[in-house]
Amino acid sequence: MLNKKGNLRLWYKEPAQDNHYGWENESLPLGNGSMGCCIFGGVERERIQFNEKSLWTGGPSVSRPDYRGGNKENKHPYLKQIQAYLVEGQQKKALALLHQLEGSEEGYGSFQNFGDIYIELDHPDGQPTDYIRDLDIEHAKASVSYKVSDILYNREYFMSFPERVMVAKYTATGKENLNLRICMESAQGGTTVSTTGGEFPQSTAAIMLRGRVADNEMLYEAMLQVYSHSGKVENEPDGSIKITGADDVIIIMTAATDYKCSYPTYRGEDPHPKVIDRMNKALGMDYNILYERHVKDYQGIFNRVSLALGNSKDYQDNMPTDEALALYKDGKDIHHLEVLLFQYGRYLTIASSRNAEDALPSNLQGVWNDSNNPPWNSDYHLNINLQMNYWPTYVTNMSECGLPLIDYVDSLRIPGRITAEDYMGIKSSAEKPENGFTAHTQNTIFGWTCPGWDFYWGWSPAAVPWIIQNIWEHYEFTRDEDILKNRIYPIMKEALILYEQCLIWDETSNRMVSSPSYSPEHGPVTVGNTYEQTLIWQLYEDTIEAANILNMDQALTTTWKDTQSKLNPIDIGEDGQIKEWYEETTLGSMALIEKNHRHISHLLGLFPGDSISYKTPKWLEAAKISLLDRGDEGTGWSMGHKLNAWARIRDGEHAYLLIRNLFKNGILNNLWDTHPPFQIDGNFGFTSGVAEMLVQSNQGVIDLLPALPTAWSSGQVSGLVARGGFILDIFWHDSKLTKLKITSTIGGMCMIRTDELGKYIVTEESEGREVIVKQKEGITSFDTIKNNRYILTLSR
Ligand code: FUC
Ligand code: CA
Repeated sequence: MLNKKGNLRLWYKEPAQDNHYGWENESLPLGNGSMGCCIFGGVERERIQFNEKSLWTGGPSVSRPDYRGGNKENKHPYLKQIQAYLVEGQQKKALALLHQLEGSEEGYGSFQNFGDIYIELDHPDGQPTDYIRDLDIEHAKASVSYKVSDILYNREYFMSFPERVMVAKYTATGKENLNLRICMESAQGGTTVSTTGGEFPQSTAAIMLRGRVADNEMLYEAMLQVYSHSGKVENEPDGSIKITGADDVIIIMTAATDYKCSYPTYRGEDPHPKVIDRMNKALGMDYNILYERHVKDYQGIFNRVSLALGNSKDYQDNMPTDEALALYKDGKDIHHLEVLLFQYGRYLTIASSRNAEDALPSNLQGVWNDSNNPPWNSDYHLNINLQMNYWPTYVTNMSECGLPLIDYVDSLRIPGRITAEDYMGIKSSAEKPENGFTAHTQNTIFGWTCPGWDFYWGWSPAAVPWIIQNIWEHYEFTRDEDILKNRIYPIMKEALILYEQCLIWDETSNRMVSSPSYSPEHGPVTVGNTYEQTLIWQLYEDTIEAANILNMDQALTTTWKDTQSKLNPIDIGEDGQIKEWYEETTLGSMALIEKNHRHISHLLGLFPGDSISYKTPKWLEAAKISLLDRGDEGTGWSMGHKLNAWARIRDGEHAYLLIRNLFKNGILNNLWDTHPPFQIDGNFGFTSGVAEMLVQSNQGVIDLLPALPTAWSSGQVSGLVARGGFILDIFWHDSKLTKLKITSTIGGMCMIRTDELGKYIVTEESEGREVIVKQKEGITSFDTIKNNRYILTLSR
């Protein structure tokens, strides 16, 4: 039996422990893009830890009147000096100056915990039984249920994107059995007070938590309002809410800040009117209406893709997720968990990245954070992590969730011009207003574009070309020319213009190179390493293509092509490997490398880039050698990256090995990815990797089941998207494609790689008409009409 769609649920027989370990490993996340919360499910005391994505320390502040995104002025003469020393082979002198290319640390800040909602319940005497808590990712709803002395208690939670509120409903069987107390505690030192809240005709009480972040005066506000159709609801003097003798209790909560993603102040309006407005709207709707609107919105994205894998017995019905996971880690085949984790990555995207005014992209922890000092500040890391967060967005049919990333990258341009000027001497002016921007390894929500405060992890200008690959995908998958022209292309072009000015000619290697360059996050400082060269090459490749599509800047593209042809990013070493540094001879020959280092930055041309593929068989073979050298272990995201890379190698068995490893060493009981600690990128890397195993489209053709492991010899997937807007329903059995449906959402030529597949007969579904098909050089192509659906059958 295949695991049909349905039953996508994480469930457990015990509450999460009420501490940081429980939060990280056991609590269950909900989110609506801007707000997130984690449900613990304690019987006597429920804890709901919550976040709002813009609540940060750092950035502009009264205490930092000179805040300028960490940039230090006038560093570019050092850059020139370092470049000169490197050309002259004076490595020591170059290294001695590298600290001049660092940014400051002052005012960096970090993503913050907003606070907790605690709900204390009075139960009759007796032990709780039949305890279950779960997260149903088909409805984006969490619940907790148990019995005490024959009363069935039930709690439901969801985070609504349409209404921007968290909603909870508590019920108990029998009559008037709910007695509880609700309070809200700030993690920022703010106090909770009773308030009138939003307008509501019946028995209700409301509390409001409001304050300013001590570090930067950011204004925050959360409001929680409670009503019941039966019991008594009262505000208590201590700022809590007491409910007695109720059959049901409905809780609505919302939170916001005065953050605005706009340079240089990054502040907008007092959040209070927004909070009240959301509260009023939500109070005006019946619980069921709120829930229906939430489900409709969520499923509008989530239901686009379904996946079924393998032939294994379905453990999900009779076994809690943590127990199933333990068995899986032990070597059992539980393909349902693979499907669940795949869909969980989509769930987490929808919960942490929704398109709205002033939306921010998902950060290192998505939108979930219980600490004011989270790992890596829970920031935006651009030397793989933010990119990985958006790898599954387009291929798994969630293109609108990518829009916050486009806005965010756009927002780096103004501060990024300051960084370009300070560190590279590339200045934008009234005559040349968009003359080049840059950013480095780590970024905040306050236009922090300077290099990090230690050159060896902090200098990484290729971060910008890299993140641009993600936003270019928006066009590739949707073919939306308006957004390409008005939003994406200007970013691409400005990034390229920077490289037109900062690349230098290197005699030794006969190439245009970026200098200095450092491969994340190990090895020597050299010029033009593979990481930088590959990403810059791809920026030129995609920007030239965009210019051609828009028929813009045609005079410039000739120059751009010339520069691109002088980058030569890929070189093969003496062991047949893709060299990570130009100077590398055999594997392991360079100084300061870490064997099995987690980053595989020299293989970015394989994934997510396009320069290494089956079309370049020698490089593909070399990439395989490099991947084998790095090994199959790594941090959570590292295994996620290798999974995608092996899929692009078209080796399903090896990709599947990475899946087993990632589950084993990188997945916590609540199915969050762990670096360790919890870091959400690996969740997204997994979802993307599964999609890459089933379909690839980055080489201009649709490549079906390119990396199918024997463990998945049967299965079906529907709703994956190929570049060009082709939605695919793929069925396979005994490791062979059995049925294929293609919906053309844009129209245009559909090209399928058929090297190993044979010949296709194509019929248009509604009229049953056979479509003319061209077969050439292992490619089947046919013209499609927008919104038509095609059925393809193989004639072997
Ligand atoms: C990159 C990685 C680290 C970590 C950090 C958030 O710099 O090298 O391992 O994941 O991002
Ligand atoms: Ca690409």
